[in-house]
Amino acid sequence: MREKGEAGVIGLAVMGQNLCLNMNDHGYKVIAFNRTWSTVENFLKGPAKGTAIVGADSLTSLVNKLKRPRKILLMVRAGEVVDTFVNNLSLLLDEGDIIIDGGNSNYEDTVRRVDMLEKKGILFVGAGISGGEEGARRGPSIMPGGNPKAWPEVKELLQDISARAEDGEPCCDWVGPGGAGHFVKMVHNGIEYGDMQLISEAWQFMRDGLKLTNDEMADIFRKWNETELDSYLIEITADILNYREKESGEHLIDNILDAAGQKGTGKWTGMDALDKGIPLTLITEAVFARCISALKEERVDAARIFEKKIEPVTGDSDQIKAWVEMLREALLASKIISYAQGFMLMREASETYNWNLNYTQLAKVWRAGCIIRSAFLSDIAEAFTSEPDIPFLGSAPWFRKQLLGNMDSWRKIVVKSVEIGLPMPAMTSAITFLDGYTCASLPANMIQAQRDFFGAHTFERVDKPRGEFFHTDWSGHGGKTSSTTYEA
Ligand code: NBP
Repeated sequence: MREKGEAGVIGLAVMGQNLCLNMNDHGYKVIAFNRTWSTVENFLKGPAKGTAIVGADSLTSLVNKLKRPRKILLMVRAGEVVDTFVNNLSLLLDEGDIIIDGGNSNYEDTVRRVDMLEKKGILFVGAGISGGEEGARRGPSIMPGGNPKAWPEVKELLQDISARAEDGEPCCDWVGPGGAGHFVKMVHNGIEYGDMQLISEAWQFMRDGLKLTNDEMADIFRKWNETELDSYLIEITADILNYREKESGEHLIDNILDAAGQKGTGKWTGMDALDKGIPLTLITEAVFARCISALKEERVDAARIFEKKIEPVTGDSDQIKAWVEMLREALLASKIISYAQGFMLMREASETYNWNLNYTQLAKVWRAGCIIRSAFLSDIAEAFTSEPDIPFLGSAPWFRKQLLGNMDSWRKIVVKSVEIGLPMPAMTSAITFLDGYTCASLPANMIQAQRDFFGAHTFERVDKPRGEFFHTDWSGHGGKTSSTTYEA
């Protein structure tokens, strides 16, 4: 081979193969490697036939075939596999070479890898890539972070292969140092869990509460997609409800077992929120909803024991239409809360790790290519442009208007679902969050009193400055010693 490669890709499963083809389309000479050689051969003989993509049968060969500084994209299973490749590559690469981990790695692993490789002069980038197979092939949303010295070297490549928003801007921009890119991708995935759960709850309300057919619901989702809810996930929901199995003509959705899988990024988002003390209630409920769904056999038994029966909403067609519109409004309001909570978590992380995240830019990067792409992200970008430090996205004018305007419908839907026994964890948690967040006087003084009563944990007083702590001998036979104040 006379000309050296401009990018190496390790890992030729669905994402790696499509990213190779995407890079090739953009004129980059790609060298491809996979642990199992037959996968490389099949790729070169199959999808990559007729392209300039070249295979490498070892890491040494891959490294030797690349121009300096070498740019190697890892698209392998997250975890130990990434460490193994990073360690092996670090023995072969030169100073200034770049490893980009495009998988769903945990951001704390990325922080560690950036630091470890920096000591060897190798630049590590942790890039969240969203969009699945189609995104990888035609243009994903890319969230790169890590060693900032790598950005000028990889910017052109990553922006060339990324999706473009309607205004032509690439859906790829530098997120920040350390694990910032993978953190933002993790929150993106958490938001994806939330959106999917909300849509599923709306669908179940229509199916079991309003007794609508799949065809009717497909039409409704298609119409919703022409409103503020315009998004990829709403669009594919309509397509899913329309899809019939070829042999039987039955709707495939009705033949899919109701036990949701998960690969961990939603759980990580919830765990990180708990660690940081951020009330990310909706996404966490969405993760737990998947956990409940996975208990299929137990649920079937419990449904029998409890003789569970859902009484549908009654009414004429105009009344049912009114319920559908209320549901749309409840879905939009709940979605706003989910994104607002996600941005609260990113703000906390940005402050904790000094990442200096640019929220307008993040919303823009998600406008195309990724699973959560939606019209609504432009409104988020606008809100953060007007007020970059706004603590709660829901307070920005457009979002506040939607929350207040849709409040009545939102309450009616949640109340009705509780009344008829339909589970609605995400929409319910969303309105409860807003009720809590907008409540100037919560019952937490009772919790403080109880803590002080049984454990001398102390409390602050409304008539004294914040930060002064008091203890009372509530029962008359407690001591004067109070417990130390700290946060676990
Ligand atoms: P997978 O996550 O299924 O990983 C498959 C790749 O990892 C193959 O190249 C496989 O090599 C390699 N691999 C495994 Br598994 N174990 C290995 C080991 N012990 N040593 C060396 N290589 C090993 O592929 P994917 O679905 O394309 O995803 C790649 C990354 O992108 C993941 O981190 C994923 O979470 C992330 N991601 C996926 C999607 C999606 O829609 N699939 C979207 C966004 C991000 P082999 O062929 O030899 O087994």
